[in-house]
Amino acid sequence: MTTGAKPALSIAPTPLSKAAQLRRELTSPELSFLMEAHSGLSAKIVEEAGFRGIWASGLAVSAALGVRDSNEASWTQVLEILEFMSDATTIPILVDGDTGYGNFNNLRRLVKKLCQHDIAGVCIEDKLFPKTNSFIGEAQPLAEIEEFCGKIKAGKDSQLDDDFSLIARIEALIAGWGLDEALRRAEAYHAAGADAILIHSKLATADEVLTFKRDWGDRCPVVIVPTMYYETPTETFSRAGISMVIWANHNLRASISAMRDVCRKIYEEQGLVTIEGEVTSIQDVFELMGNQELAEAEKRYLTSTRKETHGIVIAASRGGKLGDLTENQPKCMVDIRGKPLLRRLVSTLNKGGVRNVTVVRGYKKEKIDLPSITTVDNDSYDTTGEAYSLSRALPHMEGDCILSYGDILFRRFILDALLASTADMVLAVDARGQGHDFHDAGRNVDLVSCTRPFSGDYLEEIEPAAVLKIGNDLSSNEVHGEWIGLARTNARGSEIIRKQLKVMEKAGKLETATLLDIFSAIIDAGHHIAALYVTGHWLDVDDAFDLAEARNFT
Ligand code: SPV
Ligand code: MG
Repeated sequence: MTTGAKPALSIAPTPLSKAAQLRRELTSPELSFLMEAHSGLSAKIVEEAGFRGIWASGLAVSAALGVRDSNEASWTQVLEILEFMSDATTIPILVDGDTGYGNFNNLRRLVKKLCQHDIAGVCIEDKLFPKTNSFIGEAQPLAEIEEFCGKIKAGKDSQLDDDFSLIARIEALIAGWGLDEALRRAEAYHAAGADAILIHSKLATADEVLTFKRDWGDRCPVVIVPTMYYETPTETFSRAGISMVIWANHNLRASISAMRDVCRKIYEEQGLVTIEGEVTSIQDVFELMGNQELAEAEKRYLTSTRKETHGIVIAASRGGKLGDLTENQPKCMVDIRGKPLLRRLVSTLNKGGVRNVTVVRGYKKEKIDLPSITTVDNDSYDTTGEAYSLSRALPHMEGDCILSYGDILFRRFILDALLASTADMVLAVDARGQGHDFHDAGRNVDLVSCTRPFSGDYLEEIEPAAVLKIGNDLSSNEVHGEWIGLARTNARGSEIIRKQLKVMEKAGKLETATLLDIFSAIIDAGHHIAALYVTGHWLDVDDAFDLAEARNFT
């Protein structure tokens, strides 16, 4: 073995954990920004906008849940929201942990759980549980310094990640206790292990916050929430050496304005025309949620063997034997106990998983107006036959297909058995017709002769019979059954039919040929057509007698 010079190793830098990212933002000399979010969606939008961190605001999360910012949502309910927010984003989340949801012990559990959910840090405020939003009322009671320091220590001792940040929020200025108290608390909290101090103020100017920062210096990073002193230019904060600014509730407030606006307009206009162009498109929603990634993953992981089966229903003829009933509609639309026959047929196909159904229309085609079907037209229905109708549907005859007359009804298990067949082409054959002489039946029966009669054995389905002959005039001793007007083909079978139709077209026989002619020609050409024996559980509607029977069927 020869040893050459080692290639230079190029090691990709390990991406920073979310906790490490937040710590970097806190400790970097530049001013950083966190933007409020309160849900998976708003968190995604924060990241999309380019922010490098998220403030999971207690006020906003509560309001989005329809409750007050007074610890009305339990901490585990908040945790569930945080889990969605964290999973939906790659940037760090600083959680507004209120007062820690109890004493040091509650905070210990909270910090552990936050770390488990990949939350980068928590901010706790030195007030009492249940907390009240800082902008409500005056002189809110503050926690004792020692007790709050114990909480900070317990939180820091419980973190599962060294980079997790615990920020101590001082409410002394909000409560009117003054700057010295705020500084005293900052000193104590810093000594207890807080990674940063959040100094909160509800004044309309940044004066007290800036004074605090000047006196505090750079002993640890300082975070501010300029909700009330929003007029202060951001440049002022950066010059003062503030580490981080939290834009605390603006996604919540923006969404309230937007939702009110759209609700009002839709309510007043009772329509969507005005607002459609104003709201985010559905496509945008899909993009924001990453549907593209799912589509790609499906290609990689969803290798289903289940194939889509198309249905083709030949329903072009009038059905003259039904007399007046088909004067204004084709027979596939006659009413069977409150529903058109075709609707019942399509419903059975759909229930069996054949959802893509194409109906070939002809006579009174406008009357075939079912939803959820595709239609193709044979406008020369009165001079042509079934083969020609089928040729109209050829663009839809691809892969696995169910082929059906438009005037039959059958039980679902017959369809299921056809779909389960592995033959290239298979016809459902009613074995009750075996040996019958149909010549006096007064109707054209689609007779079938097979390689063997129906046995009814356990193995019946395992070794299907093959069709030898199909036609209307087989002699009784060769008849093994009646084709019920339902067939299934796979991709090969569909191709065979397609070619056969071409051959007939060339020979000038396409216009007049029946489906039986197609199958006969296919058998004559040496192809195998399987017979799936059934014993009843279907009917066709040819005449008034059939119709009466059909009306008892369902
Ligand atoms: C929050 O966003 O929930 C906060 C900030 O705690 S504030 O509402 O300004 O107190
Ligand atoms: Mg809050």
